[in-house]
Amino acid sequence: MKKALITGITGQDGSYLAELLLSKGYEVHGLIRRSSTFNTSRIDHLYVDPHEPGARLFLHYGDLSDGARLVTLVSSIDPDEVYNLAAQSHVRVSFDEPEHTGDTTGIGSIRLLEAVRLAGVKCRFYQASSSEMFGASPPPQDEDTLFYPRSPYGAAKVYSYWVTRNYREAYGMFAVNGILFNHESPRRGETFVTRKITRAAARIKAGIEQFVYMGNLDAIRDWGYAPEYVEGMWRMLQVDEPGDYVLATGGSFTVRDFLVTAFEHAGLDWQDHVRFDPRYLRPTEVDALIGDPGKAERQLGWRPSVMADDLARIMVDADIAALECEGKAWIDQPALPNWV
Ligand code: NDP
Ligand code: GDR
Repeated sequence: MKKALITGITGQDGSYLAELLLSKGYEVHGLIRRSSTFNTSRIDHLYVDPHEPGARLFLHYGDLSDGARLVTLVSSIDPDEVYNLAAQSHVRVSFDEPEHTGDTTGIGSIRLLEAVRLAGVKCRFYQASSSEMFGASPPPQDEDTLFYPRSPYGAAKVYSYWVTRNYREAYGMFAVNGILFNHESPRRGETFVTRKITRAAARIKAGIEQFVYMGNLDAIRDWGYAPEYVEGMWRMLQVDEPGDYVLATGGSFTVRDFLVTAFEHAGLDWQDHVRFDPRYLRPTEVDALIGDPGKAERQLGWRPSVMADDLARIMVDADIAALECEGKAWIDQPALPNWV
């Protein structure tokens, strides 16, 4: 049985990747942060009591800021594959917390690479690189496009990209960068723009809210569907030679297009409900990201099928359904798992 370690398992991508690897028969280990409240809601449905013989999902406390912990963890798990998905992943927040973002999203990656090296573990390593690294470079962007990051987050991801390549070249590690364009789902964090929009559409339709406050509606993004992208991550670790790959749909949609599609699907006119708040503008914006996934198609056989308009509708439907479950008495909720 193959063993995988996923950092960021409690996030959007980590939860889908854990599902995928469990379905492929892997034993899955996840790094989770100690929190005063439960932070495992995206993976609770995968939980099997570790005392049960069939359990294949194991969670371990740790943090990308704690290098010693990463060494002991990697050496005790001895994984075949390591997926580094953990990060302070919010671009706007990275302007508020630049040092923390650098420490987690940048230095955190070299801590994990170094942990793999020091532990002497022979594993394949996936780094969650980002289209934000392209920043101001005009679209379409592919593996050869110049990096021009426009945020502390983007700059930290460029650092992680290069240390991943450096460990591949310096130590012969099978270490790859997945350069993923925006990908979304009903599990997307509520403060990213797509989820903010679909959640607002559901709440406005239900009469709970009247307005949503937004920033720049002109930004162009290439939005895909997260479950398809984690399949691409896995494929990058199954090929013979390590390489770096763009995953994208090649489509282009503005934030305004996403608003129109989502609100229309909810039976609303977005112009009646959207207000501007400069708080959501960034000191430097990334105007247009449109990826060229040709290399991943040719070498990995990876091809996305869900485009931004379908994605908006999937997410609105999920937020409307989720709202119908909200407000149930806590006693109706499933029992909380005992992770430790
Ligand atoms: P999320 O923000 O949903 O998840 C981030 C995860 O990282 C969470 O599990 C979080 O834990 C964890 N984390 C944050 N800081 C630390 C830390 N210091 N130590 C350990 N764990 C930490 O991100 P996504 O799932 O959307 O993205 C996954 C990765 O892919 C990220 O690195 C992101 O930057 C990158 N990426 C994402 C894209 C996207 O469109 N989604 C596109 C390109 C790259 P907790 O739950 O406790 O907060
Ligand atoms: P992004 O995603 O910055 O592309 O990073 P986000 O959804 O935060 O923003 C996309 C675009 O929407 C504009 N925008 C707003 N954004 C937010 N969050 N809230 C608003 O109210 C709002 N109004 C307009 C933004 O200015 C931006 O242009 C995501 C993250 O998942 C990163 O971790 C990942 O690396 C990249 O995608 C690829």
